[in-house]
Amino acid sequence: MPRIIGSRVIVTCPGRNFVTLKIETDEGVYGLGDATLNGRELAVASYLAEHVVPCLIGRDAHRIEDVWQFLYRGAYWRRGPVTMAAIAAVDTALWDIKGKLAGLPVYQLLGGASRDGVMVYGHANGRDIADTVAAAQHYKELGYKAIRLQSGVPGLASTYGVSKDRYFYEPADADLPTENVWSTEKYMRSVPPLFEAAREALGWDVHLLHDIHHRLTPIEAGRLGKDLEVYRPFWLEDATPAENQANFRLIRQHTTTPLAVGEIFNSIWDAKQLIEEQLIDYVRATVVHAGGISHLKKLASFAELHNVRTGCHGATDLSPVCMAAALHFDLAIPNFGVQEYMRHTEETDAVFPHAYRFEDGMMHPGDAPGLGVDINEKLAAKYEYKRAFLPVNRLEDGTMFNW
Ligand code: EZ4
Ligand code: CO
Repeated sequence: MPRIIGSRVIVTCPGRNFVTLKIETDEGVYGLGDATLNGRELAVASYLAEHVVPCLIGRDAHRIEDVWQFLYRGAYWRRGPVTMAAIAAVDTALWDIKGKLAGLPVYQLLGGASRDGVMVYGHANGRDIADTVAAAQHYKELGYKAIRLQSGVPGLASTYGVSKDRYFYEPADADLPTENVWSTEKYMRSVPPLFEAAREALGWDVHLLHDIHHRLTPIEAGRLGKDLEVYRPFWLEDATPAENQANFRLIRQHTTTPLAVGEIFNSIWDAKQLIEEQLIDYVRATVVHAGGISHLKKLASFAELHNVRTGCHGATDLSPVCMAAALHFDLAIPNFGVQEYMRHTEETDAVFPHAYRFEDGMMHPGDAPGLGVDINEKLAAKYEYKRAFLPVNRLEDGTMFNW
């Protein structure tokens, strides 16, 4: 039995903060798990170091499910992003170890490949419609089969999803939260012309996506979904906050535009009603924020029963360790939909050398045993943690609003 003999939390900032758990066994094999919670990184690092790592020493690294149940049930305090990111890191690292010991890539342990590759979507964004469509055109030339469109909104100084550096979007960019101003009316007017221009320039053979970032009420989302139907969007993401899952009933009553939600979900319970009532088409939970590969697999199997597919979150705050885990998961499960893919910076890729690759709009996790991702600890140590907050958002009259 491979016994856990050590476990360490590695915090590094190669352009942005990442928290990584490294679990070592007495057989010389180690595993990695991503534990990054954007803007709250040290809470998870401390949860792991203080409350999880001491419990791991001496355990059988092969008993992934048992360790998961130990950390979930044993904590008494269930769920929540901090707890679930910590559990995810352990779970992911143990899958990595199991794969390495078996000499198999993790997707083989999950049932083997259900497809040749994983369709990913890239982020096209710009200050205005022309700029955004030009960026989308560029993504199409790079081979992307699915592209997310986010444009600046006329009359608003800045908005989420529109980066300063067009190809490396990084929202957590300030030592203290910056403040953006939001107008639903201005935003709602700006989206249909964006899709109209994109269809005209890109044609109909590419999937177009859009992220609302929890900014609309259900009835507003219903209206926007209806307005966009003629442009056949692949999905509308995070149309409205989902704490109250019944919110999505109202959207569904008004539009056939497919709906995606859940990048901030941390448990199957966050999506129970959404899935059971088929209120969504894609669930966006991902490995690091939803309890690891083991829990996400359960969520996906439940979704499969209700015609809901996956669309894992894949922004830059999910480290290459999470990206690798997500790609193994995406390749294996039957009800995969699409995978978000925002490229990491060169600095990040150097800290986390990996086997996954992009080719012609599709990604593959590679065939290295385990996850196929490593950490260069020497290099990681050169980049010290730097506090970075996500922005906040206010209405034009100063009312605090959703980010
Ligand atoms: O705002 O990852 O779909 N992607 C997104 C991201 C999220 C960040 C938050 O941590 O909405 O840009
Ligand atoms: Co999103």
